[in-house]
Amino acid sequence: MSRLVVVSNRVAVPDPTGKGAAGGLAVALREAFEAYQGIWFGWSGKVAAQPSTQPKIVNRERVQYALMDLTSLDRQEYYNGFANRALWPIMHYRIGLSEFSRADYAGYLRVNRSFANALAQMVQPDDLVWVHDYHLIPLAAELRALGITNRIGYFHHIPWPAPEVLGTLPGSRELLRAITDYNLIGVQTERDADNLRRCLVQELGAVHRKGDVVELGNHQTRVKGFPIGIDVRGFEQAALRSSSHRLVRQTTAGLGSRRLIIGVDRLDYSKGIPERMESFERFLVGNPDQRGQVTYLQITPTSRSEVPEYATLSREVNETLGRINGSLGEPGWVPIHYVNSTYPRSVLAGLHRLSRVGLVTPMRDGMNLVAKEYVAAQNPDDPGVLVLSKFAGAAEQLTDALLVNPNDKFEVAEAIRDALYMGRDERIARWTRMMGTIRQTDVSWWASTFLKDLAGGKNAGRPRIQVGV
Ligand code: GDG
Repeated sequence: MSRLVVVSNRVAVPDPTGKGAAGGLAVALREAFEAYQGIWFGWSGKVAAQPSTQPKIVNRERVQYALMDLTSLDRQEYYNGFANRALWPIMHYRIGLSEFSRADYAGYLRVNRSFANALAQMVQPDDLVWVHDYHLIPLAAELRALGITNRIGYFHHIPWPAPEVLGTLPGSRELLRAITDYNLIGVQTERDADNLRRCLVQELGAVHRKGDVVELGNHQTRVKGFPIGIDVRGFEQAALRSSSHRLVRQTTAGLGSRRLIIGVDRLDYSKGIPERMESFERFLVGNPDQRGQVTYLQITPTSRSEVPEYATLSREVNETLGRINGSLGEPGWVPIHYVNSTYPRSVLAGLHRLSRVGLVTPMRDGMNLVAKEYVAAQNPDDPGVLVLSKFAGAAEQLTDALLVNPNDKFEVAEAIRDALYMGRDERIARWTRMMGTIRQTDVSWWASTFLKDLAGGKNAGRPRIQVGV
C-alpha cells in the first residue's frame, strides 16, 4: 500500500495527551492519515547552531513526524526573508512591499535542498508526496535531481498573481521552471489556476493543452483549483456548545442590546485590518443613529513579528484604532474592541455565532477560512450576514455573501448597513445556500479530492478516503 508523505514548512505534532488545538492543515490531513499510513515532514520550528542533516522522528498513532531544525541564518533567509518578505507580498499583489535579496533567495534554495536531501532517504517508490505552500516551491525539482520519480503534488495556499505581477520578482522564472516538476499543482481558485497557467505560458513558453494540462518541453504538469474547506461539522458543534463558555457568556452580557460585528484575522497587511476599521468609521459617520448600538470586535493574533513590515502594520492599526475610538467613542461605549490574544476555537465559534455581521474584507486572500467558519457557526434560525471581500478566494464560492471591494470604504460601510438591516427571511435564504456549499466542499472533500487526483490511475494502494459530503 502506498504511503502519504506530507511536507510543509511547519509540522503540527499532536501533543501526547491528544489535547491542544489542531491547526488548519492538521485537521485537513487527519482523515487522509487515517486512510494512508503516513509521514509528515518539515521544520520543527526550532533553531539550532548545528542542526542535524537527518530529521528527528516522533511517532504518534499512524503518523511518523519527521522534524528538521534550522540555523538562525536559515530562518532569517529562508523563512523571514525570501518566503515572507519577497514571495508573500508578491503573491498578494503588493509589489511595493516585496523586499528581494540574493542572500535570502540563496537561503531559500539551500533549505529546500537540505529538506530534499533528508526526505529523499525516507521516500519509498510507491509513496505519494504532497508538498504545501510557497516556502517549498522548489522542493520537487530538488527531489527529482536526487532521482525521486514518485508522484509529487503541490498545494499553494495563497493567491497566485497575474504574470505581470509575478514577473517583477527576481528569480520568478526559475521558480516557475521548478514548479513544473510537480505532477499536480493545486491552487485555491479558478482565477489562481488561470494566472499560474498564464505565467507558465508567457514566461516559459509552455503550452496550455486542454483543461488543466500544461506542457513544457517533454513533460506535463496539471494546474487545477481545489478550494480548501473547513471542518464544518466540528465548527458547527463547537458553536452550538459555546454558549456555556465563560468568555462567550461575558461578551453576551457586556453587549446588552447592542449588536456585534466581528473580524478575526492574523495581523497581516493582506487582511485589510486598518482599511476595515476605516470602513466601520465611515459607517458610523454616515449612520449616526447606530452609534452606541453596535460594537465591532476585531480579534487579531500577532504574527511574523520579526518581519519589519508587520511591526509597521501593528503601529498603523493601533493609530487608526485610537483615532476612531477617540473621535467617535462615548462614555460607556467603545466603537471598536481590538484584541491581540489567541482564543480557543470553541470561543471563536461562539463569538461568530453571537455576531450579526462577519466582516471578512482582505485586500487579497488565498481562500480565507474565517469566512467559512463564520457561516458554519451561525444559528440556522437567525443567522448573521457575511460581508466578504471579492478579492478573497472564498468569494468564488460564497456568492451569497455581501461581496465588496475592500478599497472602497463607502461600499463596505453600505454593506455593513445592509447587513444590519437585512430581514430574517433573506438572511436565512443566503445562509442556507452558503452553508450548502461549504458542507459540500469541506476539508475532507478537499484533501480526498486532491489526493485521488494525484494518485491518478494508480489503483494499487488507492486511498480509501471518503468524500466528506
Ligand atoms: C493561509 C492563507 C488560506 C485566527 N485567530 C485565531 C485562530 N485563527 C484561525 C482562524 C482560521 C485560521 O486561523 C486562519 O486562516 P485564514 O484562511 O483566514 O488565513 P491564513 O492564516 O492567512 O491562511 C489563506 C489558508 O492558508 C488555508 O489554505 O485560506 O488564504 O493566507 O482557521 O480561525 N484560531 C484560534 N484562535 C485565534 O485567536 N484557535
